[in-house]
Amino acid sequence: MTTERTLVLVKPDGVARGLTGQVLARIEAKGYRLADLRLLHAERAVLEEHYAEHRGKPFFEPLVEFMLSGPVVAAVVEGDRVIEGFRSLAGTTEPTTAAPGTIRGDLGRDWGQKVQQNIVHGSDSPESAEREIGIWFS
Ligand code: RTP
Ligand code: MG
Repeated sequence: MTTERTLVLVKPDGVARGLTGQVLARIEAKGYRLADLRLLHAERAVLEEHYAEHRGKPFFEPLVEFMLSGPVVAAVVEGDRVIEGFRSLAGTTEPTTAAPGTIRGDLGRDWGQKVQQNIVHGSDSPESAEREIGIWFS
């Protein structure tokens, strides 16, 4: 067993489309556990810290603006190899080409400048997970 924690966000498009329940149901159905859960309107400072690795990239500001456009759901999800497992469940970044069976592949169809509308975020490493959980659940 490699029990880990990851930070999952249901992004504003997912919340606005009423997909929160489906996302959480897929997480639980796979066998992961919700350890903490919040619905909130993110602050700019939180988002700039969360996406710090992307600062300076052309999509940074539009991404932050998009994340400010409506409420998000933040969850701490726990389980055996959950970091990789959730990213596999989420699918690749672009919903149009994400594999069917994944959250992004089944529930999204955006690409190009709208790729920010990809329903969920999941931490990409144990270090990112602990950093991001600290930002969203301090
Ligand atoms: P995430 O961090 O959200 O779980 O997704 P990811 O690892 O698949 O994608 P990442 O490269 O970390 O990018 C973070 C988010 O930024 C948006 N993005 N826009 N316009 C663009 O070229 C572009 N590239 C990335 C996406 O919303 C992505 O989820
Ligand atoms: Mg990422």
